[in-house]
Amino acid sequence: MQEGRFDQLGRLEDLPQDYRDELKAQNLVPLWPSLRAVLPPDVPTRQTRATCWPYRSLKPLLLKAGELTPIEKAERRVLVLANPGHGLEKMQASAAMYLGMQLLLPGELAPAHRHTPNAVRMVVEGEGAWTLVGGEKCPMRRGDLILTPTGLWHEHGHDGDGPVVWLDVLDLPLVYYIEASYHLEGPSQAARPGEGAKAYARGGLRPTPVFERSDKAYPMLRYPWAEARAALESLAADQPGLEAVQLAYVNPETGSDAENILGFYALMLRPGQTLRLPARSPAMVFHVVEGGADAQIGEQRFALAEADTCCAPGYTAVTLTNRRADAPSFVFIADESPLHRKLGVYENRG
Ligand code: GTQ
Repeated sequence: MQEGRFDQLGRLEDLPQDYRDELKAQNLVPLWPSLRAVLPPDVPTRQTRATCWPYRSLKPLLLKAGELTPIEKAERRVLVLANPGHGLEKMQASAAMYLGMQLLLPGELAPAHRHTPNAVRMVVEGEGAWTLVGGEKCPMRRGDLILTPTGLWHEHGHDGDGPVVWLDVLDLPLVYYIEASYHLEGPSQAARPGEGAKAYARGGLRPTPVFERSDKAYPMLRYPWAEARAALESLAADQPGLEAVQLAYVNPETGSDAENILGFYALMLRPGQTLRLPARSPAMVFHVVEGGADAQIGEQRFALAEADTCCAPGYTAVTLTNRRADAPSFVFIADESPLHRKLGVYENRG
């Protein structure tokens, strides 16, 4: 008998002006005019728009930045892949993800700092650069994933002789939103011996030190592409019926996500394969490491070439199709699922 009574909530304009003025003077706001906006029916309002950043058109602008802005004037020479749905000035790809294409030229050094947001780098092209993270010197080769978890000192250098470009993925928008984003500058670090990629060289085998245990929260910082690619090929061969040939980048000591807030994955699309990913609550980012893929994201369709990057809002099914009929294609994926799971808001709607 009460059905329909709550269909039409009162508007702000329905309230007398003097009452509204009094509320305002006391920093008070009536909920009912805004209730449906903050708690929309069934599906959240998302500012994140399906957006594609083709590498071919972005690269000349990044190289131009190399001419226009010396590293001393940039500290980090980055073009941010900003989602127009959020407003470009917000510099976010989704609610929790920031994406940037960073350029380092031969001989340049991006000085040491550390910050609260977590970062990863996915190397796009070039040879000879390295990043020094928490004392581990990580060579940067195409397709390598390198972690820069919260609080670890990091600096980037380049001993090679051509431009090096990588994709930065940070949880900066989230950390900034919770008013916890800041950085510290520091002196250049000394490189210590030891490489996580060597200590954890094979899946299922981890070091068991007899005398001292590693106290590192992040024991593996560099995930070489050669290893990820070989693991995907071997998974695909072992399980010919497996639809999603996908691996998660994990902390090899705990088996959990490599970082706390964002999740990172390597996906292999078999020759000619079409893969439908279910509509899940977290937003996603796709970056083509090798080959090409068509990405259908809601109503939008992008033809992704090698090194292209796109993002998809949450609660949206995504269909990926390998553009190659005769060879696999490889896609790096970042998403917000560790965050959603920890917050208890993760959903898979199929
Ligand atoms: O390389 O440390 O794209 O601090 C944004 C902030 C890269 C970095 C970014 C950063 C870095």
